[in-house]
Amino acid sequence: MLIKVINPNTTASMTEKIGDCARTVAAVGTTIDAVNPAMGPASIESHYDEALAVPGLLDEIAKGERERVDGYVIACFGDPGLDAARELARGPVVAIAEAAMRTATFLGRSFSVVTTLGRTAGRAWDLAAHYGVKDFCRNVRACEIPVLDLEIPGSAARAVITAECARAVAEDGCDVIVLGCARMADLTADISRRIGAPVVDGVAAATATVQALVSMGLRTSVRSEFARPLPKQMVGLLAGFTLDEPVAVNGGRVATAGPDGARIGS
Ligand code: 2AL
Repeated sequence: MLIKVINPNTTASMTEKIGDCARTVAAVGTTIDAVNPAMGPASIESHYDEALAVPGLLDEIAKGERERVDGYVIACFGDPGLDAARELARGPVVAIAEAAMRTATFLGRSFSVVTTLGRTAGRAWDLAAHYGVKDFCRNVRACEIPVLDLEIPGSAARAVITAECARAVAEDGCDVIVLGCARMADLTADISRRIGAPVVDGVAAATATVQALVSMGLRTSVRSEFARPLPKQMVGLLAGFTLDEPVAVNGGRVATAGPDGARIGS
């Protein structure tokens, strides 16, 4: 089984760490291909960053379709481009906020999210509502640490995040912690041991979920909303994203040539 884990920001060192975390839950016979797009923001911590990360992400999905990828993980806690990716991919696509929040609901009555900047908290609340788990979410707490600070060796980030998780348990009374950034994935075991509560990292949760869905032979329904987008021309900088009529292979969900013969991601 081939699972493509896409870090939608363009920071390669972060992609490497995300791949390592995904591999901790990969079964024998599962290959993890961890990638980041060639274009887009270095980190995603605003709506602007998120919007501009989506074309690069979709480009990686289209390349994955040509590489016969079985399923995808979107490894950013804003879940950018998730619905569009589901329209393009043959196999299941799971993003980390959705996976982490749903996983947390299996482990207790409530969770709090501990994330990077306060400005991303609104998005986390919106996603909790969108996924139907807002009643489980006690709080979204920010550490006011920019994403790329998590890349700095020896920074205080680890201690700040751990302290915020401890406060979440004490003050929110939550049963479970959800970490609100893909780059926090390697902190889970250590924080869990220190605070005495389960800590869910979305990269592991999403990878394990995709692996389970693929092994059950399940994929995104194409009967209505997530059917392949209607073919239409794209112009300007997005001309390479023009979709053509799908070629009917395995249910007809393939990335196809545009009118000029260009392919998304080529
Ligand atoms: C993230 C994340 O997971 N990756 C990224 O670039 N930004 N999330 C966040 N809350 O800042």
